[in-house]
Amino acid sequence: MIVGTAGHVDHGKTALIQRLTGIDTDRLKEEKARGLTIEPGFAYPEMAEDVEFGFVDVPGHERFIHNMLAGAAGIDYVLLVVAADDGVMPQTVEHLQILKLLGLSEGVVALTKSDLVDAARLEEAKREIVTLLADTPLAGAPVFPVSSRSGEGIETLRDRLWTQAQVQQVAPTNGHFRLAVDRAFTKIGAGLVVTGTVVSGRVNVGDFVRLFPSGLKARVRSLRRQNRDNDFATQGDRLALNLVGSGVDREVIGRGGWVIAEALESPALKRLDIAIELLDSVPATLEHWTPVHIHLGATHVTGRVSLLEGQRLAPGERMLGQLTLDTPVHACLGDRVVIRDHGAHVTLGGGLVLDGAPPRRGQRAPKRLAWLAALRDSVMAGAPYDLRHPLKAALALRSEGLDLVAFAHNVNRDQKELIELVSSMGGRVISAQGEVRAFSRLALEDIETNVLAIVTANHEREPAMLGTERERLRRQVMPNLSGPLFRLLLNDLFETGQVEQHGPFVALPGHRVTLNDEDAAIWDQVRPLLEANPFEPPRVRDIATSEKLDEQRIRTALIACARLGEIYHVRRDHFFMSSSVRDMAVIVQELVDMNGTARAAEFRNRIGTGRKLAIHILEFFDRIGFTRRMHDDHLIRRADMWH
Ligand SMILES: Nc1nc2c(ncn2[C@@H]2O[C@H](COP(=O)(O)OP(=O)(O)O)[C@@H](O)[C@H]2O)c(=O)[nH]1
Ligand SMILES: [Mg+2]
Repeated sequence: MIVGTAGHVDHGKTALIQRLTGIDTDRLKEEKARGLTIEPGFAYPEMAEDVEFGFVDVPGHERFIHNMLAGAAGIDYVLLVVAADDGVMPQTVEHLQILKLLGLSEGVVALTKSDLVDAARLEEAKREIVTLLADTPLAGAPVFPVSSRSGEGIETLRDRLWTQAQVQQVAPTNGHFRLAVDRAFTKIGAGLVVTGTVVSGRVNVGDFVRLFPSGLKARVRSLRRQNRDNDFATQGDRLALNLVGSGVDREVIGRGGWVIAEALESPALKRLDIAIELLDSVPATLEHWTPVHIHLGATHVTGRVSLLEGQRLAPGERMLGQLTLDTPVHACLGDRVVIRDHGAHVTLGGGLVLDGAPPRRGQRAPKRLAWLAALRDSVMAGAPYDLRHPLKAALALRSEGLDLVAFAHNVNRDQKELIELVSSMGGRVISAQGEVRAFSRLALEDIETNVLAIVTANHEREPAMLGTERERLRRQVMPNLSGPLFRLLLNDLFETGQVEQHGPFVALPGHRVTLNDEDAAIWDQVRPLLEANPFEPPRVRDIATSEKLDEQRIRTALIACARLGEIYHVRRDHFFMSSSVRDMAVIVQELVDMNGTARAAEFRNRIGTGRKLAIHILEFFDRIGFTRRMHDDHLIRRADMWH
């Protein structure tokens, strides 16, 4: 359990922590000189081995609210400090608001400096606090009058906190490791050390992690949790990580950075869809596109708020909205943000991160808002989030399929877990080359209907074509899906044979194309010539000469045949039988299997042609995507091309 102080400056937060733990958390020279907390400070009292316990002492001065926010990001339990003589003051209220926005609902109140007031004033201050807390998640929290000077009441408060630490429920570990970094420094002999709060997951000594924003990879050489050496840490821990890796130093990370599990990719996010809540204490409505300060974990950036469900938001109201950030951040579903005004003087409200990759268009489409609302509801229902409802809404939203890789990162879950969820809901998942898409049954039915309609229409319009080219079909039906995924989807959809795939063409079964009479006559005459010399058939001009035919007529006929899939147009005016091309592809594959590469010299020897033609044929294979050229080497790019 990490206890965090909150309260107005000079109300005795630091003195109280020192009295409770014996540790002075104001360790900076400037803090000592001014008697003022500037940076969050930490104290870890001795406890039984298996009890994790620590204190975060935050600055109370309004000028250091940004530092308070960095410290508050890791708190489980609130120690609200109010001086008996002053009573409730501006930062008492603001800190309380911030803690509420961060989702904190458990804690106690220390009514400090009890030695300075009489019993009547103490009672009055107590009443003030009870009233203040009434409409907050801390309503009914016990109030402990204490004096850090005389020591009065300290034992009672300590008992309460120490007992609480034993029984406090540890938040469920959820998703991959994420550490919100609040400090980084270089330790002689060890290298880079970063400290922060484990926002999710678990990390072990020896793990590889990634730094945000640099993207650099590092290894965890050692770690301390709650200031004690350990070999792992989990969600909620205060952590110091000693990291090693190439380029990994103080220059590349600091407060606001993140250390993230390698498995969790962390794209830099410029826009975040959030559920916004405006505090009821703010004097004016929040207008669309208001410039603000945004705090997320220990990250502090500026940006603007967009409202997705209206033009303005009244105090105390909630709405779906979007943050457009001046500096990209790392964030996942459920992260809390605190929003302060442009001048950084007042806290305006806060929000829950819902989606880190909003689309450019259709952000306010009713289906999308319904999806965001579903995400919000799952987060509000508590961790670990039940993602069935949002997944269902996401599938309904995306007729093009849901990108499960991006979704897994956004919600910080394993793909495997999400794939199982989709299947259990009757959806379907296809994956190829690192891409994973999920479809609802309804979406698949729509795609099927679309494909059939387009293929049928094209047969009618172009009866001489073998069918609709798969690439063209993909662009029409689902332009955002990759070629390999679309191919898989077609195989999946049409297992029952409603459409057939012939090479690059998709056609209705039974569809046959024929040449017109003139082309058919020429093809009858030319075909034997091409078959007679499979790897070096005559070119159009040679055919024209030997057969005494018009060059242009031969060309027209052969191009029609190529459309039917009978022959390939390998280079200008040079057509090969499709079966010959397939045979040559097998030879290329054999050469690559044997030598790791296909080169013109060996290929020429196998097919028995001149070097120049061999090069043309290899270039043809490059062009159609079967191979890929690197200098003189041709490597296989898509072995499945001829299946
Ligand atoms: N008389 C009295 N003074 C206190 C008590 N607690 C703190 N102080 C004094 O109040 C001032 C501010 O305390 P500090 O802990 O720095 O306040 P913080 O800004 O909330 O951390 C210091 O001069 C302390 O010595 C207390 O219980 N009684
Ligand atoms: Mg202090």
